[in-house]
Amino acid sequence: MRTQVGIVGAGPAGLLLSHLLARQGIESVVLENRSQEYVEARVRAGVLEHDTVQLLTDVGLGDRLHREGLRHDGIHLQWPGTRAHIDFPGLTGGRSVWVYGQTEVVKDLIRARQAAGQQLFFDVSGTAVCDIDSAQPAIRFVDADGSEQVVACDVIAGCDGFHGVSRPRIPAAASRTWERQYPFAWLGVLAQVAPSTDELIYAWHPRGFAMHSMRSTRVSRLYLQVDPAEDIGAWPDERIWDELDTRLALDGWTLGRGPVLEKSITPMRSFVSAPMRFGNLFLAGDAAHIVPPTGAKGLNLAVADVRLLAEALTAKYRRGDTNGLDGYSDSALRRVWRKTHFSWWMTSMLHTTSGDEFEHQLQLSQLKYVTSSPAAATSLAENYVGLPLDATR
Ligand code: RFL
Ligand code: PHB
Repeated sequence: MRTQVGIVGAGPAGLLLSHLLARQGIESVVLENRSQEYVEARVRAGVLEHDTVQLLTDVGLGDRLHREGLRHDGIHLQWPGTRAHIDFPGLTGGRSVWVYGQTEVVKDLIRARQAAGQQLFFDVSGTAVCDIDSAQPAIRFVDADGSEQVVACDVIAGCDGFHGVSRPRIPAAASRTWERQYPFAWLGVLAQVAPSTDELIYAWHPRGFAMHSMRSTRVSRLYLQVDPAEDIGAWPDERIWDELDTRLALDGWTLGRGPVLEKSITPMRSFVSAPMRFGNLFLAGDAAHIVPPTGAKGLNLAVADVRLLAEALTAKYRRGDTNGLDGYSDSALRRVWRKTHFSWWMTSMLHTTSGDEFEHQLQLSQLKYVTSSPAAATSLAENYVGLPLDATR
């Protein structure tokens, strides 16, 4: 097989990249080691930034998003006794976010790619990224029928997430990584119950952070800060609801309960690997960086990366201009570090360490400040709704 861009990974980054490239007449092949059903059902992100929605709409992926997604004009920040609202459009000149599950974004992308006849291989194994420092890199893999295949390409996009095979191909001497493991994790539940709130609630509590998010008018998504070593088996549904009741409590407000559809525990880390390019291998999305979920940034960063990469590849194929590819890593990393800071900051403000009363007072002071000072609220709001995609360049 031969193609222009070989893409490893059919998450949001890989699928959107192939879609953006196809619109510019650039061919790609996408390889995914999981099944289509698995990829479409993997519950993850829920919040799309203003410019992510704009981009998806501009490239023909906005129909269902606008029909079924929920526009949110703010978030609630809470601590015991107080629930305060941050008004996004008012603070950012009219920008908002949308609640639309990553599962739905991925389904829309897969439908669009399959309708366009995209070479999209699920259930592959043994993916190997080869000859990345040559002008003719290749990807070897075994397809779902057990046949060995080779895709010869001009460029490889490593969109294979944090545990993928692409990033490890960059020689250690040519790259640098930064990492922070947080001493807590999120226990997330998806529940068949109408949300008890109009907008997301991020709650500080001395027992730990809690959040009320949603997927639709009938499905709620809730999270609890827990110890990373916590066993999900120790959390029957009743205990989860009771703990959510305690941490989200507010006079006159009740949390509706419903059947739990899914629950899991996710550790939290910040991670950046630079540069995001080596030879003809370009990394995008979680393959290059991870943020803790508190700022709702991971999926949006993946979208920002592939938008830059698609533009740079278009310039190369249209005009032989490789400046965009040469500048890709530096441009992408400027946004990555901004979002890494924002996600760390939100995480630090909202997660508690038991017994550290000094930290608790600092966090409460910060929460009162960001919800009362227009300057501080604006800073949070503009980071949350996302910097304009053009700002990276
Ligand atoms: P993905 O989605 O991990 O996709 C990578 C794909 O590559 C495949 N793969 C391989 N394929 C072939 N060969 C191999 N050797 C391969 N190795 C791996 C994988 O199977 C997979 O399909 O990365 P991508 O595309 O960069 O997308 C990133 C996002 O998925 C991620 O950043 C977000 O989900 C993070 N995130 C959130 N982001 C937001 O913007 N807003 C949110 O509200 C938000 N909430 C969250 C989150 C992540 C969470 N978890 C579970 C990590 C909430 C949670 C709980
Ligand atoms: C989610 O709905 O899954 C979600 C929302 C906001 C976050 C993280 C996750 O910050």
